[in-house]
Amino acid sequence: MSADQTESSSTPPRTAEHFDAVIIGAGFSGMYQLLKLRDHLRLKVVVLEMGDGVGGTWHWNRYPGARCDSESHSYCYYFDDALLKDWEWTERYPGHEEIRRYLNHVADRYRLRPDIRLNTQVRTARYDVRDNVWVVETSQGQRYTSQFLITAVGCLSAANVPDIPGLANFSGRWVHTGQWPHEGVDFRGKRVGMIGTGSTGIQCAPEIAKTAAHLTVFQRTANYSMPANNGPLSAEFKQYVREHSDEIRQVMHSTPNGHPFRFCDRSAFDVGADEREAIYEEAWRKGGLQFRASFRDLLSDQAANDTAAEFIKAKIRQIVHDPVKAEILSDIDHPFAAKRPPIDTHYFETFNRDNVELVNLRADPIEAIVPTGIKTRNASFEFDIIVFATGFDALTGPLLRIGIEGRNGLRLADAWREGPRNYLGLQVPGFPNLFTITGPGSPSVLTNMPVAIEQHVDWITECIDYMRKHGLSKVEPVESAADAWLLQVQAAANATLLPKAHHSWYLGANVPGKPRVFMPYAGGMAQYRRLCQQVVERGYDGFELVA
Ligand code: NA7
Repeated sequence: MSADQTESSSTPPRTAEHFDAVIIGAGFSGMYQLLKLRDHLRLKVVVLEMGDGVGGTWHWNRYPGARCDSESHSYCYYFDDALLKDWEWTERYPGHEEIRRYLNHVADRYRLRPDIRLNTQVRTARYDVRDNVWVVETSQGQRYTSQFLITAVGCLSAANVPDIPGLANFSGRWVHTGQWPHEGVDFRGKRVGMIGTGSTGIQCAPEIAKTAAHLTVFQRTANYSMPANNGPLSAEFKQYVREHSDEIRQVMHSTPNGHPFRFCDRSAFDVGADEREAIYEEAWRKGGLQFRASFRDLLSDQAANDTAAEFIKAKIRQIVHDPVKAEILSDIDHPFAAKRPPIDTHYFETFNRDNVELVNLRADPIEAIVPTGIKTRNASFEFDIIVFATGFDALTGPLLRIGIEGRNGLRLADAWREGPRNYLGLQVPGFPNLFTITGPGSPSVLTNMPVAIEQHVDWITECIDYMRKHGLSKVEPVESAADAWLLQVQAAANATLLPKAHHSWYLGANVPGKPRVFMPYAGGMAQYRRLCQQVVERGYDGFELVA
């Protein structure tokens, strides 16, 4: 039946193309979901992508220094051994160009492009209860209907440009790192102000400083960071990866965060102070997120965490020559890794350059952007370019920016007024047949994303397959399951030190007015996978499936 029947009499009727499933987004998750539904279940599927290319997050994040903090051999699909064998990463941490090349390779290899519509931004998605279809409308005026609607919109894709008074009057140029111009930005000879010192600012600053006449970094919250120790991969390592993909997959599936390394099963206090220092020193030398895995209790025990925090703060003071800058950079107010820990290439060293200045916004906050630059309470700064490395309206932002409306006109924005409420991060009560890949309430950003994505896509595919084999047309979680899951998500977070970073985007604290709720599931990827599997084994416990 046509979705046109849902229109009010004042809306001119438009024909809609009908699909079994509409997928929103052509990044890692949308492309894999397309492949599974189209080639494995033989469904009629379309992917709607607002960008002019595939790649999702990596289509937009092209700022200088943009690089993934998962190691390249783990930041890829593991569903097909043939794909694993015919792609070779060049560096330990993949840069944005290489990741885009990889995702374009995947799009070509599996002939995905014919079913991806680029430059197509979903504006609204409304559930029509009578026909059991989703009615999707795009900003370009197209209309689609489908039984299933699957969001593959990413967790960090809605750029957060802070509402600082005066931005519209700035006479120079401003850019947000998450919406970087494809043609690049030429910093040569320019006076640049950069706001934000999360993973992005920490990657970006050293690169900007290399060519800019002057770079001023505005820091609101000091951050831990450790060396990435990035570099070309050796021939031996590439061969190891080729020959051990099963083993690597198995490790990624058994660890809490989906990375290809295990956490050491020792407490920070199982060893003496000297040995602990030596362990941290070695982890610092190796670089990367493995530092977190040095001891099992770094994220659960404050005293253990303090040992790592003190080590890193001492490193910052050692690296940064100017004691005033060193103090500002090492004055960190949250536990180590309670915010997503960045890894860097010469970030702290950058502050030893003559052309780099640091402003401590805790002591001297920004008051306004003026035509010539930025005015803080105590000073004025002149800039040609302002870079906003101010992050994202994470997890819920990309979903709420689409006008999603479920049964009886229930808007997702209203259902989530107090924070995201769903079951397993996969489905929301009142929104039948809507699946949210790596939605809030799932491990998502606390893990190596492709691992979380593959698990969600496989689960969704299995669920749809089950429905079709059993003549079921609708799936939706029951209210009590969503209530219980919300409590489980909060309990998992509270068992860690993560909520102690009061200003983190995990809690929505970086966006004014956003409800303060810890959003990702912190119980670990392996545990989450088990829970999802149990739900299936118990006949989709917590979901209502109807014919
Ligand atoms: P983050 O981690 O959210 O960092 C954003 C930074 O911008 C952070 O230092 C913020 O300070 C700062 N910020 C945000 N708004 C303002 C205003 N209004 N004034 C001053 N400073 C501000 O985003 P990233 O892009 O760096 O990283 C996101 C993830 O992408 C990362 O974790 C990786 O997973 C990849 P704050 O800490 O809020 O005081």
